[in-house]
Amino acid sequence: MTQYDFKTIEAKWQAYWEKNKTFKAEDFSDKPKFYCLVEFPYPSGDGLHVGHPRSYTALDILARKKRMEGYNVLFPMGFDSFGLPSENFAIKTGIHPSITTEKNVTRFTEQLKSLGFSFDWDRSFSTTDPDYYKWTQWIFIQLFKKGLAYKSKMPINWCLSCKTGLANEEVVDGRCERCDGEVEKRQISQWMLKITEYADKLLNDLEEVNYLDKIKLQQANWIGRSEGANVTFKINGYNDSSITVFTTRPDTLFGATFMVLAPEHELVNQITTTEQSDAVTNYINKAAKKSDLERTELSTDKTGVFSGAYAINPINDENIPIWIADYVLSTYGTGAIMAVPAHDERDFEFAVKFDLPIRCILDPEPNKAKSVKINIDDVLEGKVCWTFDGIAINSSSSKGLDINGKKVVDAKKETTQWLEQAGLGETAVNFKLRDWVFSRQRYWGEPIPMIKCEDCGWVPVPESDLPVLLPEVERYEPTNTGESPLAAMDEWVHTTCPDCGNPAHRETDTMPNWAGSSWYYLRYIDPKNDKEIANPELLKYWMPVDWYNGGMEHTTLHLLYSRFWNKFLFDIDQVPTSEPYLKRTSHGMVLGEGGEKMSKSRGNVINPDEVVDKHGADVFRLYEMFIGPFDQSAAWDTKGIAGIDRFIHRLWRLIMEKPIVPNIELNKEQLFVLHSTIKKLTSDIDSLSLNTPISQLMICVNEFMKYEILEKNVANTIILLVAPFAPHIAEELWSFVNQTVDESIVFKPWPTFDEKYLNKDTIEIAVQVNGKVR
Ligand code: ANZ
Ligand code: ZN
Repeated sequence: MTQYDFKTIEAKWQAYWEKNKTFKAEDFSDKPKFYCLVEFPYPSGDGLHVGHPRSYTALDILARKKRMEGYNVLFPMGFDSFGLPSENFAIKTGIHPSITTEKNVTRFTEQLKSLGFSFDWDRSFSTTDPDYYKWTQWIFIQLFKKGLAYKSKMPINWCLSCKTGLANEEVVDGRCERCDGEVEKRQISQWMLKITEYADKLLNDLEEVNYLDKIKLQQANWIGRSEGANVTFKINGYNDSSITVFTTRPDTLFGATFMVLAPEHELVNQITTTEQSDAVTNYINKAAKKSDLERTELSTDKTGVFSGAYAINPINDENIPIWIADYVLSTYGTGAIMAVPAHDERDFEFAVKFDLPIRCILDPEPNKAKSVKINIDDVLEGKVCWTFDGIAINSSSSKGLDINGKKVVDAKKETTQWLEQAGLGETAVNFKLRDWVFSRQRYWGEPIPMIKCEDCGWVPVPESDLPVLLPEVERYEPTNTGESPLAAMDEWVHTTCPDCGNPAHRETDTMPNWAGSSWYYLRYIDPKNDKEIANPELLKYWMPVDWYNGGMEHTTLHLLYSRFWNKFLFDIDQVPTSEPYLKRTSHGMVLGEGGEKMSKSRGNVINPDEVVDKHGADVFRLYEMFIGPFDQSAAWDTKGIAGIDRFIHRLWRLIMEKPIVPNIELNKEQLFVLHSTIKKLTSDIDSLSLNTPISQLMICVNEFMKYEILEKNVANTIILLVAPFAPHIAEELWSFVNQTVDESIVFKPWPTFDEKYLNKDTIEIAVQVNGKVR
């Protein structure tokens, strides 16, 4: 009897898979296709984190089961290798980021291979490969040609320590998402991508895909569609200026007691009276220093200043004061609001602070008032803000609008109709989604392939000249002038205009990290193609991705960006499907022992290499799945690995020590355990519930350990069920039981169960109910 020697076994089967290209995805196979995708890693200098294999193992299990079920599986892996750490390392050491990247990619590849993932390595690439980013640049040029890329001087978020512009989405709680540094507003000319043009499609098409509900909701919230009306207010004393506000609650017009402009609103200067002019200028200067978040957070103290001017409420010609306050953002809606303090929390706080009238125009719904413990009289007297439903009161005017007694929905409709007929307003839709700031002033990114000519303006680099390679630079440091280090490379910057041949200069900004990951799933389909992003027939065969798993932190940005690019590529006939991913799931994080985030500073980082060295890849994989429900965070527990280690040894002894005999009859208990194990694994793998199947496998192995001999089909079934989880030991045991040479378990059929063996439960319940043993 041989000992379980995982080192030999794992090395042997990894070499076998590599030599035989076992996991090669076959283009145009007759089998049904299954495209299974995990988010590719950034190859950091720290090597693989134990968090990475959680997602990879889960989808590897799925991919392996699908192969056993007869699918032609594409399960690729690559590297998202542009990024700040390599660049920061270059700044420190002078070593070119491409050298660091290559080294890190090699290490990551070795680590991933040591875990036995069934990736088709022939399709691997890095986003920093010129053959790849050539096409990233090509896509940018197509966006430019369709008017979806434009340059604009924008107030942007500028990270003071990364010295680069950031997209709104990269600013978290007022700080840089990457370095947690301070962010301020700067006016810088930036390349922008018009993702807002796709806002409706990005929202509506969520109905076509099978994403987890919480992921759909996050996408929808990020896009943030609001329906309401634009309403125009005349300004007292001005005949040809008016203020248009966006409101989601036109029904509350009778409760508008003042109006607020954002400090940046274009009319502020014009309407401010002389008496108020100093106070207003002062206020505007202060507001400019604050972030959007500081300005709009409910908890922050409201600030503002009176402009001296009055607006005229279009429904009753009432004069209401116009204030300037920074809780109104210039970048949303029209940058101006009508304030309804009785029914809007922020307006209420403002009115209380500045002693402005509060007029209740909704009779609260009594049950609701009870449940939120609000006194109805307080609401009616304007002492408390009522933000829920109710019946309109105090809402009629001599101008002919009367919505008293109406419910909110109906009152909204009626008011909007009235405004439309009077030419004073119209229905309007707004999105939270902003255009995508696509410029970065850093070195280690794809150069934006554009040339600026005095006469011709911005001209794309001719496609035959792509890729625009990153030139060698002497210094990698970002500059503080808002330009990338490329700007210092005179020879590179000076070029000629592709259109007119006159002297011109290159764009020196680079693309953000999100660029390369916005279309990588397409390139796996045809990674070596030098004529197009991928061959159309191949795209038609493989797309869409059937299942995409990644981190919850990527469900807003990366997911939205890649959906946007795919939709654009679909619209220009480059890809066959409008949505890139049929299904999207996310995994929870792996935390350190004790439940804290793993980090170098906490000293609680688990190195996967050490676990593999001590216990083997199969135990590591099983443990990563056993650790807890896949979609939830789970804490590492070194002791927990011992249990998995024992299970693997027990499985080994079951198959290697028991005499294996074909065609012996199984008893009821054995049939029940075996078939319920098949049933459970069959459905659980399909839903990525991957912790409990391992317990079930343990029950199954324990059951058959009880008997002197092991039936051969049982042995094979158990090995087949184990194979997706612990593929190395499964290969070894399979070749032992079946005495095969040079043959793999990878394409052996997945076991099937028979319901008739599963009714043991019902019999047991009957026995209990009757209280008698039969
Ligand atoms: C009057 C009103 C009465 C409002 C009421 C709400 C409740 P969402 O749903 O996020 O689209 N608003 C409009 N533009 C704004 C801006 N630039 N900065 C800050 N606030 C702005 O919110 C739309 C509502 O937010 C609008 O409807 C407006 O206030 C405010 F009982 O108008 B509402
Ligand atoms: Zn020119």
